[in-house]
Amino acid sequence: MSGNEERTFIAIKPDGVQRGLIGEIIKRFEQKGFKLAAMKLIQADEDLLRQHYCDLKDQPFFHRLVRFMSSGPVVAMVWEGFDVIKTGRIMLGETNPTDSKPGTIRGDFCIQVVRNIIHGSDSLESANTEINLWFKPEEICDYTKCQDSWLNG
Ligand code: DAT
Ligand code: MG
Repeated sequence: MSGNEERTFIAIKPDGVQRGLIGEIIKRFEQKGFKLAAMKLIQADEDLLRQHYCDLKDQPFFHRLVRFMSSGPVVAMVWEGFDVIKTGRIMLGETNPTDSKPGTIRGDFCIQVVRNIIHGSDSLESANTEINLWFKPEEICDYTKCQDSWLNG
């Protein structure tokens, strides 16, 4: 990665997979100009999800959330680029789709917080933790794309 680039963890949740939105979501990150660094379709077990959502372990919806996230495959991805953590969150929209503006992923494709189709890291710290939780270092690709120099001045 070059100096001002960062990586974020993005996951299409089981509802996004079941509803056939994988391509649409990947398209948005790709056409924005971000670079896909890792991707896998994975049926996550509850242990992994409890770690992933450990900050929420005292929330009343925690067990339901973990059950839902393990109910089918998710698409786990690492996306890379300038300010990708913050921009990725903006592209997702708000946690509650009701508050998400049209044009965002949650604003365009879902209606309820418990089925909000996508996860995105919310800080540099959580991005690093989540990437390490879901991917082995050798699963993450470091490569140059021909468009890189046209995106970064
Ligand atoms: P985000 O996914 O936007 O980072 P979060 O980390 O606060 O939001 O919560 C993780 C997920 O938990 C969220 O995507 C959906 C679910 N969730 C959050 N708040 C909820 C609530 N009040 N009731 C039910 N599920 C909720
Ligand atoms: Mg979160």
